[in-house]
Amino acid sequence: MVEAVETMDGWYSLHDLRTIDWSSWKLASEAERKEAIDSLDQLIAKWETVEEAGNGSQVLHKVVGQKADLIFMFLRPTMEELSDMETELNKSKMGEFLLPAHSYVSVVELSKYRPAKDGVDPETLPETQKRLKPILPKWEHICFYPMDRRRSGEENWYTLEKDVRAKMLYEHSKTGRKYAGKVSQVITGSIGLDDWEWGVTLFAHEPLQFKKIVYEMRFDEVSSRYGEFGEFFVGNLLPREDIPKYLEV
Ligand code: 76R
Repeated sequence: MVEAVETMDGWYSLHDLRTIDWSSWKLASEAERKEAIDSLDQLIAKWETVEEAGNGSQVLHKVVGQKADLIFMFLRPTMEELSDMETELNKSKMGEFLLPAHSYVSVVELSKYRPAKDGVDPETLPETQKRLKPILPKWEHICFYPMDRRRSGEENWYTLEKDVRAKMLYEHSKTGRKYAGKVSQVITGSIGLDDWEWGVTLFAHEPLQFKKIVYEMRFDEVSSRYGEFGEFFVGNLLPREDIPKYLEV
């Protein structure tokens, strides 16, 4: 029997994508719009306190293209907190102007493909804990997409021996490391949680780096033979202080 790999799992993740109902936004009175902007600002202020205390993280970007207007990425220790965030956004004044566009539920994941060094469980290391509970970088651009490992005919990831998968992922990580400082990635596992097996969230200062890393990785065996990809979402950072200007009509 082929052995699964043990995963290390961290904070739960919700990618929450919304479209702004611009028609009703424009019809709303100035007072109502101000109330809505203030309600979002207050929520973000509250979320920032949670992040500062090390109990979660979040980031907000404007989606480029017609798939949505906003993408919130929320990380929290529990699913209940994610659901609370989603609900409080819905109940807020701003929520009256937000239409659901898409969502994705997963959990920050690292795998134990590498043998433990000196018998030390990597999950106990502070650097691992930092990666399982990451403070999301507030970099200018985000790229999010879901993916699967192929399971058909000769190309079946799930019938490969663990050492073969480990070697392929090691090669993959060498490609990844070339982008240090240019692309920051968060891999979230979603088997049993959402429609795909993993969520890939990338952050970059320069959007072209998304195309470069994803293209280069397409030639790594783990992606060329075993990667299946879902819909891509790309966005530009929306800092809290820029929200009023973004919503100005
Ligand atoms: O333990 C580690 O995190 C280091 C080795 C590593 C693993 C095990 C690693 C490194 N990744 C791993 C696992 Mn990755 N990653 C992706 C994508 O579009 C595509 O083709 C792939 C999307 C990118 C861009 C990326 C980036 N990685 C995984 C897994 C789980 C697979 C499994 O268990 O089967 C997926 C789905 C996945 C996908 N990866 C890196 C990167 C980068 C930039 C690195 C180097 C990070 C670093 O060392 O700093």
